[in-house]
Amino acid sequence: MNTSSAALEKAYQQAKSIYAEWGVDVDSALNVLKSIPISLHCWQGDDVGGFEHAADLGGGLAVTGNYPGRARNGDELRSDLEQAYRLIPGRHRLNLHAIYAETGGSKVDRDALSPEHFSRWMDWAKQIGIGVDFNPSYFAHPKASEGFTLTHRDEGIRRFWIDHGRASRQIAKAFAEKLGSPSVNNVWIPDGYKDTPVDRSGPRQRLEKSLDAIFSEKINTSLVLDSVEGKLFGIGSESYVVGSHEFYLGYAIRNKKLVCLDAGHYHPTEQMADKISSVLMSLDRILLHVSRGVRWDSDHVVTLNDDLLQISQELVRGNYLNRTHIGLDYFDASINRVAAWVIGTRNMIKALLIALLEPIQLLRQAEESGDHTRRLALLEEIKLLPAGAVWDYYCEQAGVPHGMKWLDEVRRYEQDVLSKR
Ligand code: RNT
Ligand code: ZN
Repeated sequence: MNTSSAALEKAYQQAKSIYAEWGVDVDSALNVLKSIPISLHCWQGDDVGGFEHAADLGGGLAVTGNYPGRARNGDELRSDLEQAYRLIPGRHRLNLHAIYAETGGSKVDRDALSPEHFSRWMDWAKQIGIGVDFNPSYFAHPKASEGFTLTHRDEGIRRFWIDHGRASRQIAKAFAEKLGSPSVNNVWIPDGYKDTPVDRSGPRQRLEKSLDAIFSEKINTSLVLDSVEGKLFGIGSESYVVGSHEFYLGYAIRNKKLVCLDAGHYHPTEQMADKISSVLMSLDRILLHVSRGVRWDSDHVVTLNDDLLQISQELVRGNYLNRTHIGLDYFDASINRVAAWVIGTRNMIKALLIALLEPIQLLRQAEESGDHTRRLALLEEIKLLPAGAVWDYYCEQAGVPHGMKWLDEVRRYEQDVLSKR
């Protein structure tokens, strides 16, 4: 498993000439791959805990497992993230939630958060040279305990959450200014009913008004890219979710926002990948929450499965990479959390690599000539092309362990750092 550099290089050169026979230029695929940032979700590092500890997680979010070593504060979380970044080829981003504010011990409620409460994150991101995306947190808070936030009947509670939404945009803007890279600010709310509602329209009208209030201040899209994330159902909102996919798609089209497509947020037989080319007919940009549902929106670690490959293929084949912001969204507390980041992110990159290495001309020719037999034969044959040799080489070139060597580093970190927490 510790293949030498010379052997890796040789395998790569062989792979390159095989791909060339299929009309694929491997070097240009790697150049594209290098330019695609993945936004790592901070919340995998501490089971969506955050630093407030004001209320149970709630919002239908559920993290299972009690693997030791969870990050307990900003320094630990940053240290864990740095360890993950070291094992992932390429330059990536951080996706931060508002509950990760560092308020120096004093209680600052969500409506009063401001960029200063994220200065440590900003300095760190600047220092390690990454961009940051942001999320207002509409859960784990006493004012979210009834399951309603931006759509609550009580105007005071709505106002509180609107103010949190506004504050979050200012924080996202500050990140963008400090880091010189636009920040995606994604709004997801848990609001919905466990049982059948009588009035489905009232809460949606309130949501529309709340969003309008949050977005009323114009902020240049070179700084903040506002995004809205819908879902089909959640734990405790099985019968009705106010912010459904259709609601947000319409809202985003009318208001020129991004829609966030989360792979776990549709009916299990629906494919998120199939939605990309549809929604991009009407939207400039989208955000993806790449996740893996097992039987339900369970947010398992992303694996290199057909769903992931299809997402990547859509982005590459449709030429959508420069209109798509790729983020991850899963949380597994039953395995080493740093490994969970590394496994999921490396898989996302591998899937993009496989998609970039497709002999797309041949596939298109087969389809366009109506030869569906050849199309299927090609699609199946190319599955075993030597993408693995290209992946190993890419890791090596990026100064990142190839093969299983990265896990040794995680184990060492576990022994030296995580096990002492
Ligand atoms: C929940 C949404 C949302 C959250 C994170 C923590 O169903 O997917 O994106 O997972 O914001
Ligand atoms: Zn999500």
